[in-house]
Amino acid sequence: MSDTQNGMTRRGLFKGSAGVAALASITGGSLGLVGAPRAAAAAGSVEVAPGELDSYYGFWSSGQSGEVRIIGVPSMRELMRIPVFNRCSATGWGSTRESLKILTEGLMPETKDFLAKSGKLTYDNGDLHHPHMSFTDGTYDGRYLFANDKANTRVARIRCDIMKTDKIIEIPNTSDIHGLRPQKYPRTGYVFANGEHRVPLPNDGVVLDDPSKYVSIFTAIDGNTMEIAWQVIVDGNLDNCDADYDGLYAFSTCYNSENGVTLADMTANEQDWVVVFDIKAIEAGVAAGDYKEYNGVKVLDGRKAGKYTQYIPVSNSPHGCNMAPDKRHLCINGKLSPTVTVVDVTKLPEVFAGAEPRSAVVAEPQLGLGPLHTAFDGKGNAFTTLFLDSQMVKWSLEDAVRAFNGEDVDPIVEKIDVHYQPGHNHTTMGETLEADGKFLISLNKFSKDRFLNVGPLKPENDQVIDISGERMALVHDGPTFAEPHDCILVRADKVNPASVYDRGDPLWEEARIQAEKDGVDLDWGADVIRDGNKVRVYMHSVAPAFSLEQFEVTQGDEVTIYVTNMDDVDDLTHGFTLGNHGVAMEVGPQATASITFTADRPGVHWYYCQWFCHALHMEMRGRMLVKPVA
Ligand code: CUK
Ligand code: CUA
Repeated sequence: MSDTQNGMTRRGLFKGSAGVAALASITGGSLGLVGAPRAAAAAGSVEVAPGELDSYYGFWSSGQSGEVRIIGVPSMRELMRIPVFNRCSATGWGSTRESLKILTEGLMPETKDFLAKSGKLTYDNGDLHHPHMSFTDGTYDGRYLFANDKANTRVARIRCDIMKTDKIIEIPNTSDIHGLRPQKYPRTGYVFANGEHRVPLPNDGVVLDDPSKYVSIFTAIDGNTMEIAWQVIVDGNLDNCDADYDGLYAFSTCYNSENGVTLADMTANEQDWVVVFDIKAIEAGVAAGDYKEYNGVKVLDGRKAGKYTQYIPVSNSPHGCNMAPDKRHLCINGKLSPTVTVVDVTKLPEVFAGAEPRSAVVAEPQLGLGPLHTAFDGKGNAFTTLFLDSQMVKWSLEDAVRAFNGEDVDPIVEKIDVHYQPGHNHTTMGETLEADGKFLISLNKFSKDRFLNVGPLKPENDQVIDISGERMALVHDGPTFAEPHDCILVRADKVNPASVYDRGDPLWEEARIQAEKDGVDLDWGADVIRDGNKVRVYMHSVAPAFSLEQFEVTQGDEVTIYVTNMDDVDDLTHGFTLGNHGVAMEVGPQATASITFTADRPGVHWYYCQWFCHALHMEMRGRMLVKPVA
């Protein structure tokens, strides 16, 4: 195969242990690394030459960093960061009026009051674990990404046309949203979100130590309106969730079936559950009024198995919950047990009709120590991370079912070492009906010795594994900052972002309304409007100048600056930074951004464009003159 020789550079073959792994896979008889040297999408080659494009968008969570990152796969080049629950010095996320509206409007009134006591408008942090794209007919549709905030019980939506967050809502009646998945069929539709930690309902400080008053809540959000459709109370702590491919069920892993509040209580039982939610029955229950309202949300009671929920026992403390693209097999990862429990979702109607819940279990292979999450190649194979063994195990769903039925087959195809302690994994298009079995990412919690030592805090290590051949081949180490839990790998043609904003974008609707009230042209204005002690400054930018070279305000004025970027060229972003005021924002091509502050420092203050935009970028600036109060 001359392809092989051409397709693999010496560097790719012999550099480090990735090369050794690749070599091993080839001498093992696999041609997993075959790839044409110039084809961007060549399976098996992680090298994307200068000027060439990746074949997948990777949308990465960042855990406690609170953002979403876009990473090109297979090259693992970081392409962009999308601020969500965090603050961003570059874009002004968390200080512009547009971002503050998104960060505050979905908070509950009591949360706003609570934050105001610390002088805050919103939370400064988030813990974003699970980014997932909206679906149509069982595959990604490129409209939105949804993500959870475990730290402050929120769910966010990102618009994929501009790759910016456009909605953030707080989920009432529950605590710490963890698992999150969109409905796959017919369309998203619902976004399912697990409240992980049990709290009293209502949580008013009256109940502290009576576990029977603590509840876990499963929430369905309408992904189009970002309003809560309904909630269901369940038994145990909810962890991860997923949905089927027929629009009938959602699933959540549940630990702490003991309903305990201490570690000893929580791990006392041998078995926990996967909870199955019957979506149609719940919708019928809502229509029939079978709910109580808490904080304006319709809450149904699913604590006892019945028409809304069924509880399928699995071994103690399960974690990952992954629906296979064969539309049939749901994999529940054992975590404390070395097994993955496979539920056949076509048997669930019988369970709801009264069959024994475990009758839906069709396989339970022993895979190794610490199975956390499972991904799929669309060819009948599953890949499970083994946290304690630091391995990735490839196994056959069909053989696992045969072994469960007593046949003498070993479902395990292969195990390889990963570095180290993997949590989530994800395959290209693997949570859709278009799973293509090209690459697998192992999101490892520890990198230890894999990179240059950067001090006590080490990066995570997200490794790329080529799964297109018979054998897995580890082909790349990718360091990431704290701390990706999960990612999705979306075929590049599914995502089509704009390069320039539409002037009609709803993002700056308030600026548009204000400009109209002020009789100012938001597009081409160069105006200073005084309104009592409020001053509104409108300027636009066309490289390399702001339309206002200077403006005057009086000490103590509340100043709002609106900047519109009237350049309409690809990649021509300007910025606005006001010296010694903590004021900075991104202004994308054809976008308007605005920010409010109090001008309380008499003197001359320069503002400048901080995005290198033009040969005269350094000259793109102006002065704010603050006159002292007489
Ligand atoms: S969780 Cu982190 S490894 Cu939040 Cu999806 Cu499993
Ligand atoms: Cu505009 Cu730099």
